[in-house]
Amino acid sequence: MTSMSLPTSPTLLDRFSAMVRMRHFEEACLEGVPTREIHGELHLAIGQEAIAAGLIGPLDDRDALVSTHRNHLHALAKGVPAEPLLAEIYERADGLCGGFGGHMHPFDPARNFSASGIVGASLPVAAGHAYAARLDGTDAVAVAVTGDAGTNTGAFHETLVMAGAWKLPLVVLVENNGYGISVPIDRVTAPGGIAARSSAYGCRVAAVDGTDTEQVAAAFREAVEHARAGHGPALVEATCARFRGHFEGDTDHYRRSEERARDLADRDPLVRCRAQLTIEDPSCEEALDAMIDESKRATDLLLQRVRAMVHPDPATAHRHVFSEAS
Ligand SMILES: Cc1ncc(C[n+]2csc(CCOP(=O)(O)OP(=O)(O)O)c2C)c(N)n1
Repeated sequence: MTSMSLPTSPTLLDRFSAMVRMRHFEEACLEGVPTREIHGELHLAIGQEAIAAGLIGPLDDRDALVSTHRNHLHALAKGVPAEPLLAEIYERADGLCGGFGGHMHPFDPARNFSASGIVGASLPVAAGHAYAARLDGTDAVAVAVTGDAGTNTGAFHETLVMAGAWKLPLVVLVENNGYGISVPIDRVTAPGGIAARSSAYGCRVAAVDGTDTEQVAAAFREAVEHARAGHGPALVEATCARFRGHFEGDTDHYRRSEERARDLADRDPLVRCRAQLTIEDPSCEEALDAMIDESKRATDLLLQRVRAMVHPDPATAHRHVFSEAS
């Protein structure tokens, strides 16, 4: 996959193209699991591409985005180049963080992108970026991504208390895929909805179908404009389906097979977006197939290049752990 082109006003075709490349990117990650090139719990967002593609447009490099353990697609949507990102996931020396961060901890200071494997931690970190923008007198915003289970952490609520009181330029994006590992969110949360409950903190809120990238994009753009204009925090809750287990290796026995089959049949964001495009222009099928083939070819070549890269030298394993005398 070549790096994501990030237009400021993407068309639906641009977003479809981004989703296709995101799916191929994560399929390339999948290949490294059985071969043991990728260690640890690999969390993929296959099925959730419409949300990440909906982020493309209103952000630039000054704006911070802080993601989660399921972070690859947010990195691509923030403009992190695909090659060093995949190399990092494959633990190679030319990866984004020299192979030290791996799939859960990619950092790109140039694009103001970071991630945390600590559930809920994206919010206070993003609030720090938002506060820094306030102190610096810029109109940058900070985006925190969290899953639905992350909204039940203290960090989520404490951050929204302060962000609301201080009217911080903070946007919270909740990817509600219905599960925290194996636990359905509605078994551990009172009815009413994540978005509705967040409005109590003085947040502008929106709840959208996260399998429809245009809905996500419209809500996200409005949230960013609200925060950038100095009106305080905004939250977008996007519901979606996680097509794979919580991590690669998860037996996923807690979901009924009918539920998974229904999600795959009805809630695939790529299928939904393609259907929208072909309704608008029935003659575009061939061009879409060609674009998909090209993305697959480019991703295969990217994976070949990454696999040819060397691993970090084991002698450097302690680097970045202890401070080094200069
Ligand atoms: C503070 C903390 N508690 C527990 C965990 C273990 N953990 C990793 S992912 C996860 C579930 C996260 O669910 P959600 O926020 O809905 O995100 P999703 O995995 O669905 O994208 C948990 C509990 C953790 N990483 N951090």
